[in-house]
Amino acid sequence: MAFETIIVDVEDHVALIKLNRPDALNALNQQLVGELCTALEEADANDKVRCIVVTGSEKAFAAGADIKEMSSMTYAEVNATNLFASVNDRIVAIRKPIIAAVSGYALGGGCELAMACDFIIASDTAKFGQPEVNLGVIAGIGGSQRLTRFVGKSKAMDMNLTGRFMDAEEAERSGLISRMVPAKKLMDEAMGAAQKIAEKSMIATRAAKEAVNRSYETTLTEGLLFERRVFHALFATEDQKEGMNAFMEKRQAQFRDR
Ligand code: DAK
Repeated sequence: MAFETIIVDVEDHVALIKLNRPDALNALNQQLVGELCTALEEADANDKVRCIVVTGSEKAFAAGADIKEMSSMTYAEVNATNLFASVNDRIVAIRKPIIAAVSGYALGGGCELAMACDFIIASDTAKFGQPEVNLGVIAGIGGSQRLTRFVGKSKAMDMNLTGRFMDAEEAERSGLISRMVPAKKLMDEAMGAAQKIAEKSMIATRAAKEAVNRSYETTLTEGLLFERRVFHALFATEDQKEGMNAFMEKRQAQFRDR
């Protein structure tokens, strides 16, 4: 499909999706959100793709939902159209790993989009925030829920109530991001991580993603049982035999997703 607000490139088993509304700091209007979800679904269905990277520009991953588009909407309209309701569901349904490569502003819906990905690699220029309170609203796609699970109640309250931005160092310290790298190295680092993931058995990476995500939805006892059962099930795959044999034979494993 031809996109107008994003650029998609598939190379070496990695789909790179770049948000591309530079004049609006990649503000998430409904067109962009729709195109992004479609591109993610296409990548998920594409046999050549084994990992997905979502990124923005050097100045902004995304500066939030498009305020100009939303400003005149009424309660009746956002309620009737269920504004943005399907974004979270469509992203959560993607089974392949998704890395957010964040440089510059990741604010409001931009921060929420990054958090909806599987992990975040950020440049040292990244700034995260949930400044919706400045606009007389609150976060709507996870800024009060996922952020709290990432950084704890105190920082989540601070960010949602004051609207202040968190820099990359604080984000790394707080567990919001997995790695912080110099801005010039961001894409190399993110693509390198994606390549590493792409080399693995896709049965195993899907299982790992499901198991970690399950920890957010269940008790520790249930989560541990789920993890153990999935671990057991992987012994039914050819890739488990190949991975363990390759280790013993001191060679690189050749996974075939079987
Ligand atoms: N929307 C629309 N345009 C935006 C924008 C945004 N969020 N952010 C920036 N822009 C536009 C600016 O208007 C400007 O365009 P022109 O005026 O030149 O045409 C251009 O991008 C460059 O921005 P600035 O001139 O402001 O650039 P600066 O470097 O001076 O400042 C900034 C950068 C990121 C600090 C500033 O632009 C800013 O504060 N932006 C707004 C950040 C913000 O408040 N974000 C939260 C948006 S609210 C929902 C789910 C989710 C949401 C809502 C509902 N439901 C489920 C119902 C999410 C809400 C949000 O994200």
